[in-house]
Amino acid sequence: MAFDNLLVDRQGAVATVTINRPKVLNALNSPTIDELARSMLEIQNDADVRVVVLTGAGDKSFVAGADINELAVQTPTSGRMHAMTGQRVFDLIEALGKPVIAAINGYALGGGCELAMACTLRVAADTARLGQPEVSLGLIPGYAGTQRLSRLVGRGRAMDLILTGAQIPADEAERIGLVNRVVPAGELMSEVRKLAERLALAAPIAMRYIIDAINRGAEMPFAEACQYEATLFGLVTSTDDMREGTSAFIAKRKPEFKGR
Ligand code: CO8
Repeated sequence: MAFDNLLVDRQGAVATVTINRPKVLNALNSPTIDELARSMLEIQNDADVRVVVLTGAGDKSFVAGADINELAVQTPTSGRMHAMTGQRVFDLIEALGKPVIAAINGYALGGGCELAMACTLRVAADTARLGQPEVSLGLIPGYAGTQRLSRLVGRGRAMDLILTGAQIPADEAERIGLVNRVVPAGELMSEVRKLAERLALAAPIAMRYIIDAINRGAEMPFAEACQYEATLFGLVTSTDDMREGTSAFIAKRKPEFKGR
């Protein structure tokens, strides 16, 4: 996979995708959004990749938002189209079927915060800053920030953050549930790697159903979501991995999951 704006690296079952526009703090322009879609589709179809890490190049920024040079010349038609295109790519990341860990190595602002929220898990460096500053540009979030932020941290906090455009430090983001963990900046990638390797040993189909049940279930009435969970539970009992996991427990050995 060769890209102009991304670096893609594979180590064992973990693929790392690095957004690589450090001169503009990894701002997302249209070609980068297209490349993100292509890289994620390839990773989705590669059964040997079990976990994805998404990060930004350099030590200052994860993604400092959509590229403001492109935003400045949007028209009503192109603005809507670009917002919808980005939303589809972020939906793809959210529903990739394998865990995507955002390694937030600095600014995650606007589209960068929205990208991190589309990931399955978020680990932030203690130097990271997160926020939705669109209002200060006379804009609103366009990559589903109004929706994902309120679902993650609650409507009141989302309203506050998006209306003020405040940038919050990593520890506050952890306190309100916007990120899962905060680690010292120098240890970010090694900690993310440890988490990724742990997840890479888990049963892939079970992980896929867990992500699906939590994300899709959140949009359903409770009883319907529980029915959905039960259906996926039934399905997962048909996997070789379920037989492997349960028999390994009984035999007091470590399971070896094959994703079948
Ligand atoms: N777009 C384009 N260029 C950027 C961006 C960006 N989002 N962010 C930073 N840059 C550029 C700067 O212009 C600067 O370029 P140059 O060196 O040529 O002057 C370079 O990156 C370094 O940035 P700074 O000098 O500003 O670095 P600082 O350390 O002083 O400040 C900040 C860092 C605080 C992150 C600051 O750069 C900043 O505020 N950036 C903008 C953050 C922002 O407002 N992001 C939200 C954008 S809106 C958005 O994301 C909407 C998403 C939905 C879109 C849907 C339709 C397409």
